[in-house]
Amino acid sequence: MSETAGRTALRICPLCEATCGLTLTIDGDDRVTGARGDGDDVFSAGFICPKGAAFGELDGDPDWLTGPLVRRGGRLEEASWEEAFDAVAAGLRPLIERDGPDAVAVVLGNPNVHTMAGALYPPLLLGALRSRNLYTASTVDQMPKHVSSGLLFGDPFAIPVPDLDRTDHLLLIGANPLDSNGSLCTAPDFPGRLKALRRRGGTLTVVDPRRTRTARLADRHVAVRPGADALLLAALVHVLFEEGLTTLGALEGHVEGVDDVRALVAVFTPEAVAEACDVTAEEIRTIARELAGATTAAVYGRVGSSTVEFGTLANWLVDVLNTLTGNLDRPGGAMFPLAATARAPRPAPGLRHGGPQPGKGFALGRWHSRVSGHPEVKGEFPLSALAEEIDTPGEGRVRAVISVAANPVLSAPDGDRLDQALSGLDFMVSVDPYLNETSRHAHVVLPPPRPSQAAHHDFAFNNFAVRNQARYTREAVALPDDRPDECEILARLVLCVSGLHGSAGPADVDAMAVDTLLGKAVADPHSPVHGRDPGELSARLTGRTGAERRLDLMLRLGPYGDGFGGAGVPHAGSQGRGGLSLEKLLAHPHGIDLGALDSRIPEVLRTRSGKVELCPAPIAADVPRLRAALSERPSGLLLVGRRHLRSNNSWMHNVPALRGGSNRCTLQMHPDDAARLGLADGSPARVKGDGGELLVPVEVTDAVRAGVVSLPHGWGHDRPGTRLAVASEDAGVNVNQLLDGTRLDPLSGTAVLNGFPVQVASAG
Ligand SMILES: Nc1nc2c(c(=O)[nH]1)N[C@H]1C(S)=C(S)[C@@H](COP(=O)(O)OP(=O)(O)OC[C@H]3O[C@@H](n4cnc5c(=O)[nH]c(N)nc54)[C@H](O)[C@@H]3O)O[C@H]1N2
Ligand SMILES: Nc1nc2c(c(=O)[nH]1)N[C@H]1C(S)=C(S)[C@@H](COP(=O)(O)OP(=O)(O)OC[C@H]3O[C@@H](n4cnc5c(=O)[nH]c(N)nc54)[C@H](O)[C@@H]3O)O[C@H]1N2
Ligand code: SF4
Ligand SMILES: [Mo]
Repeated sequence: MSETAGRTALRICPLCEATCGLTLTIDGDDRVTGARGDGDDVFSAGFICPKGAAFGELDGDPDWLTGPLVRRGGRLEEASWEEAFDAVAAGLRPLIERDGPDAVAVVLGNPNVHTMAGALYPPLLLGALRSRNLYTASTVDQMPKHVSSGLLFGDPFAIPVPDLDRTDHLLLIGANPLDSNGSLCTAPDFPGRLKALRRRGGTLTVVDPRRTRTARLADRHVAVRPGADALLLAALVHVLFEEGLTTLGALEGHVEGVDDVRALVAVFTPEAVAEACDVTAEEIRTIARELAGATTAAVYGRVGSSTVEFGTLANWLVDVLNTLTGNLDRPGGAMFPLAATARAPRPAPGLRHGGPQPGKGFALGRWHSRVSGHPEVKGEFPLSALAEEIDTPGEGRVRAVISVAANPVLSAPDGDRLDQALSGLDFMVSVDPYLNETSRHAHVVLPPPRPSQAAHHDFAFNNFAVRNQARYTREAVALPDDRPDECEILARLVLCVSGLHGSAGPADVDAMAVDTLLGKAVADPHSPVHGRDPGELSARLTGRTGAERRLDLMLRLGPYGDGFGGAGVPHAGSQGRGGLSLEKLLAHPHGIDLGALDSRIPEVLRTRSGKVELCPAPIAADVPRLRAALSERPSGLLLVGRRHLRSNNSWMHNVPALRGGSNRCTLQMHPDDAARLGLADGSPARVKGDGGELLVPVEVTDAVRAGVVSLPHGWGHDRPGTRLAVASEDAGVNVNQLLDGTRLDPLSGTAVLNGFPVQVASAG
């Protein structure tokens, strides 16, 4: 890091869910020369990881596209922004008019939750387009959690997070925060917080078929058989009932369906599940007793409990355990954060946290996909089904794709089929900084500016943060006048699909969003601006850009907002920390701490009953499938994934500083399995799954349990027509080619990416 650089600037790191505050050093040419943790950040307090430290190198990646590309005569060529948007409008509008909106699929990838643009504009894009063909990274990730929360709490975004800093016991299932830095649990310095838990006498249990860096920190590591967590968790619930260890604590009177759950788990005795889980009945009982006996405890599951055959059941059981041990919604347990831009709780006399707001509940399967009849979930179809919706002829076929920050050719099952399907589209636009495995098929590529040139607020992750806080960083490096930021790019896409390209500008899109939100607020008797003039309020918004004005509006109407100076009383749940606005955030560049998490039941519930509905009918209907699994035993090897600290899904293999060392695409295998198959460390293996086969070097290690092999995702950078000079040098293989896209968790449509059978043989 060069300290001779001209200046420093703050930037919230967008490279994982931990949202650390960074201090960037920037030289006279506006080049980011270094990054260190911002010691004054109210949340991250100086923490940084190797990815954050490589921010400058990523920011300066010569392959990061500097301007739009438009396909002419089969080739992607540099074009002006006007030409690019003209081409998008010409590619999409006639198609929508001819075939209807369903002919256009929208694909939203993971980085949308890491940008302001991704939070603010896709809802407008989807509202303008009204296509049923929506596909996102959720169905290769956390959709089971949304379904479980939707059914339990009536709101798919009401996701309890472990109260990491106060809990006495953490049961962590299928998560490896020492490498991932945490997910659906935003906690800068997750490793430090786990160590602090141990230091204050708390205990950590990790359930993972691999002995991960997180597992090495634990008091107890349970090397479960992949895919068997739902059985294990059902048995833990069984033991709680059997031994009279259940308590609802403060939630007494707010939960229904407890007896139904008791009946559902009756067959899942520790003895019945032990062999399928490969965990002894005795250990299962001990885990249940430790959980129930802890002063406070939190159960937390992530990717390894989600992208599996029984993903929704496992995610549901996680919160059943939290509820039945009295730990849901209490300090030290699993709690609901309250972000500064969230909907403000409705004040209620006598209730500190706001009153109940019974809602419509959560519906699944309101419509179905054309080819395989997959039920929609949260308005989405499984990402696994995108290829068939494109390549299967017939009415309603997808003929165009709008892809924003998505690389499904590598992230979704059967990339070869999707690759082929995308190449046959009538039109495709990719909003992506790289010409990669997916964007190479686009007719127009619209690259966002470099990360240092983007302003940042975590609209998404503050909803999952272990401490309520708000931070905003403006762009660290100014954007040239002729260069749209990602907000403007997406606003212009909204205009293109609406048929307004050329007749309206991006500012009109923001103005419309502001008017809609203000219109609702002034009509709402519970809002601090009820009955006021929307025009007057909108004139009082501050901010240099449409996105800033929208942030200002959400903050001011939010739970800690200034309410436009309305009643002057802080909202319910704000703990007296009122007065937030964009101006106030800008005056606190290291953020504003809004306090530890507070209890939010019943205010957070949107179920029809206004209670936690612990035994929802769709879940109960899926339990027979789990019961059948009691007698199933896998014959060959099961494959699981892994993440490396210096990686990020499919797109960070192009940064030299983050490559090499242990960040390699190898097939990890237990020594016993390697010996049985005659494979030595470094020797090539042929791996075969339902969807295809791969050649990959073996890495022999007892960090994976016997019977399990592990291969990371996001590799396979060897397709022609990409511009990834570094990544393509050591391309690796695409693990998702082992899948054909048919293995799904049926309730959520989530792909089974962990715990699927493979055959491995020597290729020597
Ligand atoms: N086998 C297996 N497969 C998996 C997983 C697994 O564990 N195992 N994990 C799954 C999970 S959890 C996820 S979230 C998905 C992720 O898969 P995707 O949703 O495809 O996301 P990424 O691979 O992170 O990046 C997608 C694209 O975003 C682009 N990008 C980066 N930054 C920006 C930006 O600021 N703006 C825009 N517009 N684009 C940007 C990148 O260049 C890349 O092309 O993969 C899933 N696939
Ligand atoms: N460095 C880095 N950080 C990242 C990412 C990255 O690619 N690299 N990706 C980001 C994204 S998009 C996400 S969603 C998060 C994910 O965050 P995490 O969920 O913490 O990350 P994973 O490494 O996928 O952890 C899943 C763990 O589940 C285990 N596992 C696999 N199958 C099973 C099973 O059947 N049962 C159990 N109990 N465990 C199982 C795996 O061995 C693995 O250790 O990480 C984010 N952060
Ligand atoms: S932990 Fe995540 S947010 Fe923090 S510096 Fe590393 S990549 Fe960035
Ligand atoms: Mo993810």
